Amino acid sequence: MPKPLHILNGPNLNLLGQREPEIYGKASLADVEALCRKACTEFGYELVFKQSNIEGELVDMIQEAGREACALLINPAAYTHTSVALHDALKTLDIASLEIHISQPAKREAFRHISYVAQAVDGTISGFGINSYLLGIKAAINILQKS
Ligand code: CA2
Repeated sequence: MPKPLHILNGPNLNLLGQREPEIYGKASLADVEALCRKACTEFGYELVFKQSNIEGELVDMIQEAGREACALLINPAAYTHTSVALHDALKTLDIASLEIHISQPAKREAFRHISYVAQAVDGTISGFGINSYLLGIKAAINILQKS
């Protein structure tokens, strides 16, 4: 059995489905987790799926992924646009890493146009609703199968 795939979610994503459905849709984070778990199982991978509202906890989770995961998907939420700490933690990884967004930040407010994370990951998938997570899983597995 390969190492599990890790998916991390940043601040306020625990509220997914409860506010701003016009931007983020109606699915809850538990729904997203269930979809991701099904996809990973079909590809033969275990899934570790986590959320935190705390920047330092996300740094710890990235470091843990570096030790225990085959690949990392992260939706850093608002920390995308502010966090040198997440950038630095992602830079230390030797595994495939992808940045995921439900919405398309480039089409939104100017403060969302900068990502501190993009330079530290292998690729970014954004703007496809919760399907961004499934596309991210496919992209990660594609990278793993090539290596
Ligand atoms: O589109 C995305 O996935 C974002 O990472 C979501 C973040 C936002 O700050 C990024 O610019 C783009 C916001 C996540 C907050 O999630 C909420 C969910 C429900 C209600 C309110 C916020």
